Amino acid sequence: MGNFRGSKQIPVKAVVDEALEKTTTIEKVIVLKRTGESVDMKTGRDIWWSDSIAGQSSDNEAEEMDAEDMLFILYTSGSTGQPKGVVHSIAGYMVYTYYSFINVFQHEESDVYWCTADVGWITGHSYIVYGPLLAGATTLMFEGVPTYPNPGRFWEIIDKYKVNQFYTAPTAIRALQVFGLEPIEKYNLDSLKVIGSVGEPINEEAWHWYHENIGKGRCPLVDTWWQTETGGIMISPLAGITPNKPAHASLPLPGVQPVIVDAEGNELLGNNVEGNLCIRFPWPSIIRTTYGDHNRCKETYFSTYKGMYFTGDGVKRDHDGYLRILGRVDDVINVSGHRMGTAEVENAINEHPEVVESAVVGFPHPIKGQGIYAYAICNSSTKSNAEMESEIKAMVRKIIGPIAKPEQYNFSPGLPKTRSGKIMRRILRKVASKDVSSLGDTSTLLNPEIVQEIIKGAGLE
Ligand code: 7RM
Repeated sequence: MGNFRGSKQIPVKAVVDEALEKTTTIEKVIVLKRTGESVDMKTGRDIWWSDSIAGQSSDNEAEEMDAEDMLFILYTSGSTGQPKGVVHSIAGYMVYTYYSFINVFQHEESDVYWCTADVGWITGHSYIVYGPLLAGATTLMFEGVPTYPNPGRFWEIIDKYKVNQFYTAPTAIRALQVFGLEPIEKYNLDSLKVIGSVGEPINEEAWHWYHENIGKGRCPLVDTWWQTETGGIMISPLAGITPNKPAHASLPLPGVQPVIVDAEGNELLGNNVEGNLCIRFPWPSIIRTTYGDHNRCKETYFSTYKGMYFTGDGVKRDHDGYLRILGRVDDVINVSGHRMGTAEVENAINEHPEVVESAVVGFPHPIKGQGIYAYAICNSSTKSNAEMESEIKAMVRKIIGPIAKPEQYNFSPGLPKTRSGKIMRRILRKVASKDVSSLGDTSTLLNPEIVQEIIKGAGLE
């Protein structure tokens, strides 16, 4: 009926009710009592979980499925406005999450494993539920935030359940780093054997802090690179086997073939090269289709570079042959490990009747990795910037969710456009990162005078 997020209660049932008004195909909703607030139950449609399990037999024969039947759909953001429904299939996904789980984490029978992710995210699907359970592991689930009721929460849980493998995101590490060592020192972390990171590039400072203070310098740190579309971990050290190199996802899992290409699709061989990351051969848990639109799947992932899967990430292969993920090369922003398409956020902002046009870019954020910076061109003569800002926030929150709300706003009179009408995002990114010393060539702009206005709008004059 609802869930807890720190001290907050999220009214999930009300959100579901609203969403279901727009669909005709959902017949039943199972409701679990959790937060205790009263909810409206729709007769004939909504059933309490406790009623639905009462009187059920404990033996139920599993349904036999085809290996290629659909297992689940998970929606994810890309560089276009519409989120894509990533489809995974039964056998390949299960084989690969099991295989990657036991090898990356070096999980042994009777080990206790904990991934702090949300089960609704691909990380939760693959590495709280499927991978660990297929391996017969004891897997913990956590409902909450790292700092509630205090910043020792994670370390308390590790101590209490004697966690052996711990898997979290750089954004959580950075959020906890600011509280210093005191919240850690209260607890015994001796049970830990392996620590892991996922969701975004881990900066060197956070890597060292995590490795020294949580892993006590003795636990291998697995920096695991993968995507909703890959289903499972693709590039990562294997704990205790691959030598650790800070901030490097390191090497592909056995069977995975990463390829680095330049903008023209030429493969960059050898070490000390940087380019776009592709994968050459399919692997068991590769995305099967984008739900309802197979062509879109082909276009998005298999057309940019011929004969290869394109990840959307930039990568560097260093002098040792170790891979370091550099972040997205498309219009996707990664806020605390959540993927946000700029177009999706822009579409939500544009729903505001007084917004004429908008553009959204990422800026470096000390805890979230990236934050969202919004440029909005408005035609309101009566509303102040502060009013527009709070209305836009409410709009984005409603349409996409709280995580997509831009943090910074720039209400300048226009956007820098090329003669072909494309927004020059490079300039918007520089201004958003407060780096206006070298804006590069602006002479090809249709409206070069707007650059000064934007700098003024950012308060950087
Ligand atoms: C598992 C997950 C995928 C995007 C991906 C990257 C970024 C994820 C790492 C990483 C650097 C990592 N699925 N990303 N892991 N970047 N190092 N270890 O996050 O579909 O939500 O996001 O996340 O940009 O393309 S996801």
